Amino acid sequence: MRIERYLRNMTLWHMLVGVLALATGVTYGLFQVLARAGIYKYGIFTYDTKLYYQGLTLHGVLNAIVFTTFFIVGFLYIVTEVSLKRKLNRWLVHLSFWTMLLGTLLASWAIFTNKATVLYTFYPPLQAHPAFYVGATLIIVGSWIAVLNTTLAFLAWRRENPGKLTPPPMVAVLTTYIVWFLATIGVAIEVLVFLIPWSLGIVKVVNPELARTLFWWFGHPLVYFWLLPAYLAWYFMLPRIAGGKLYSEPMARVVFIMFILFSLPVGTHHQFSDPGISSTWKAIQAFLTFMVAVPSLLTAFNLAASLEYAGRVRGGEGLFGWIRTLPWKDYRFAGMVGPMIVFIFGGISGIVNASYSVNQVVHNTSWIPGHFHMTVGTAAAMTFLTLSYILMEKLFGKRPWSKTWATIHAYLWVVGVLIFAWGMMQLGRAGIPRRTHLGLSPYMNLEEKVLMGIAAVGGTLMFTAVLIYFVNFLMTLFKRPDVPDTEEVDLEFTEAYHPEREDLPRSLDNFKLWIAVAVLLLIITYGPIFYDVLKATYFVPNAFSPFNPLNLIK
Ligand code: HAS
Repeated sequence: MRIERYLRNMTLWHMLVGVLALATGVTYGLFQVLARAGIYKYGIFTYDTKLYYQGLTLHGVLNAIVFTTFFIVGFLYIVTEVSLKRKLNRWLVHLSFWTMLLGTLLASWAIFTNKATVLYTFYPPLQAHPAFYVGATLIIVGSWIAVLNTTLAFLAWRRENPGKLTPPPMVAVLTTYIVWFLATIGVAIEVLVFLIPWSLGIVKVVNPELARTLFWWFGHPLVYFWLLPAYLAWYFMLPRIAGGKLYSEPMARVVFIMFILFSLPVGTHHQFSDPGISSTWKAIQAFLTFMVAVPSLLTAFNLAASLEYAGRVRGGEGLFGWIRTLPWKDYRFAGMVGPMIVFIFGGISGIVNASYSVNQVVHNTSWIPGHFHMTVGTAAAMTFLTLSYILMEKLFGKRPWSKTWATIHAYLWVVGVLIFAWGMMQLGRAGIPRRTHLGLSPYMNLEEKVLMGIAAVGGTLMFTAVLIYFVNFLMTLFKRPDVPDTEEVDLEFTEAYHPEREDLPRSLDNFKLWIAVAVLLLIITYGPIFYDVLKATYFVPNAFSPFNPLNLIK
């Protein structure tokens, strides 16, 4: 497919903004983990409590929101054009990018000037400068423009190809955006109706519990907005890189549709300890959380079978001999299978979190950062970094400056994150809280200090790995192309061992149907929860901004 130069450049700009955000975010990540281990004085520079929370806000917002959103939007543009063989609207691409960039600059300004030290969850009554909320809104509005652009291209393709099944990678794109759009409605209501007027002083009161509930309506499906583009790569690119085929294409489609249904009505599993929501509805959402693990379990089987097929094609024999023959030295393989292996542990820890009563043990402890660095921090983020190398090659003909360092980066990150997560999760089991400057705390015993040291070693390895990535990516960016610029882009999507057949039930290609069911599920599960919350909780006049003198933030 011929991808115009403007879209290739715009995709690069999306990646560059994402990588810059990541570079800033991970630097603060290193400070966090060292500070918690008691290393927070560097000559005259002290990473004190104020910086800790400001840095944690930067870490969360820049890594989890800005890097991911920019990268995902840019990547999905290319997948859309390649799989539909249709052009996106050029002006909407620009409008979306500049809106998101303006939002990022506003929110970053507020955080860097310490006017929005509210962490990435911005729970009231912590209050940020209005610029932070407006910035967050613009990031979301910009991403909605990308959703609109993709939807228009898809609908035009549908009209031109009546009766044709949606290409499987496009199913992944649509699923990602459907989940994102339905999820962001929650946070849009929170920010537009409550937080912006409150931060501007137009409204004097806020209901923290209502705001939290709206946030988590968005906050959990958000994690699948991060995960699904990684799944797109694992399903439709990795099997071919491994030298084989995707085991079952229809199963892949079923998995993506299950995410539309089950990723939305589960946000309350972040609020098991919150007052105001009945335990019946918490239990129902706990059950639905187990349902949302099912598509990932199906994915594990489908992808393991695909890798086994590849290993056997490459000559692997016996029960496990096929694992040895897989291309472990290929940076693209290492950079996707590494995250998959880590995701096994990330997924298991998620199921622990979801188990209603066990959640009481791990909630708000260091266990949780252990969980999410293995999921968003590795399964999603590391796959995106691998994809950035692949996109540089496909869009600009530039292979990685060093394939060896790209492979080393992947394995070093895997080792680092496993050590980090192990340390954090052991601490969590001992009840050590998250989001706390433990280096300054008087109550850590020796065993806990050792575990914090282990987490710091893991965190330092992760930082080193990502530093290798930055150098390699920048060197790749500035080198001469390895192959002449033909403008033809082939993402080399994989073939399937069991492909989709034309007799596939048409309901599996009917996105309107699944959106309608998802909305219905949202209404059924969230209706009573909002009723509970509005009945049992209050609007309060408090507004805190802990590190600003006299709490005057404007
Ligand atoms: Fe989670 C908290 C439950 C998945 C991210 N999660 C978080 C937070 C984040 C996050 C950021 O129920 C913290 C939010 C905050 O700041 O407070 N999570 C789950 C469950 C899943 C899950 C059940 N989470 C994710 C993903 C994330 C993510 C994905 C990001 C991308 N999570 C929770 C809960 C909480 C939570 C509670 C709240 C905790 C609290 O109390 O605060 C499931 O979706 C996981 C299913 C996954 C699997 C693994 C499948 C494995 C695969 C790999 C196969 C590998 C192969 C390789 C084949 C079942 C697909 C083989 C290799 C060869 C060589 C053969």
